[in-house]
Amino acid sequence: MSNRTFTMVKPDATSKGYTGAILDQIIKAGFSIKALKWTKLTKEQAGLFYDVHRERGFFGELVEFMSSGPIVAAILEKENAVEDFRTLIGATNPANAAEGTIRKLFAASIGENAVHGSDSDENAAIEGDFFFSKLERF
Ligand code: 3AN
Repeated sequence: MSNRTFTMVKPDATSKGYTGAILDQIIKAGFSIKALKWTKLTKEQAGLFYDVHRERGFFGELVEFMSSGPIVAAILEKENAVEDFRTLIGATNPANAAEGTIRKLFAASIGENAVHGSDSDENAAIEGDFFFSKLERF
């Protein structure tokens, strides 16, 4: 089992000024930051990141949204990181997210759901490599 996961604070949350509050929740939950970046995806980059969803009906909307404003990308470390982080952020649809989860607190809809969290150790490594070089991880 890997002890790392990858996250993004999405454009809805950065534009509403929630970045600091979300990072605070993540750190208070016991995750340590191994890499961190404020950046903005092009449509092409957003499409590549979400390539597995290319055939889904919401793909175009997802790419538009994820390239619509700045994001914060981060690699996080904690024991059992992938599973624990998904518990911390809550269900994809904030309407179904448990009380106290980041999506319950900060997300508005299934499309604009404040944060991304990797769904497997393998994807955490792929997604971290998408954003960060070896020189950017500590
Ligand atoms: P999660 O981010 O919880 O792993 P996925 O992998 O099923 O969820 O979906 C990836 C992203 O696609 C979600 N974070 C969300 O932004 C978007 N998405 C998923 N389902 C929908 C939907 N029905 N309509 C619009 N966007 C969606």
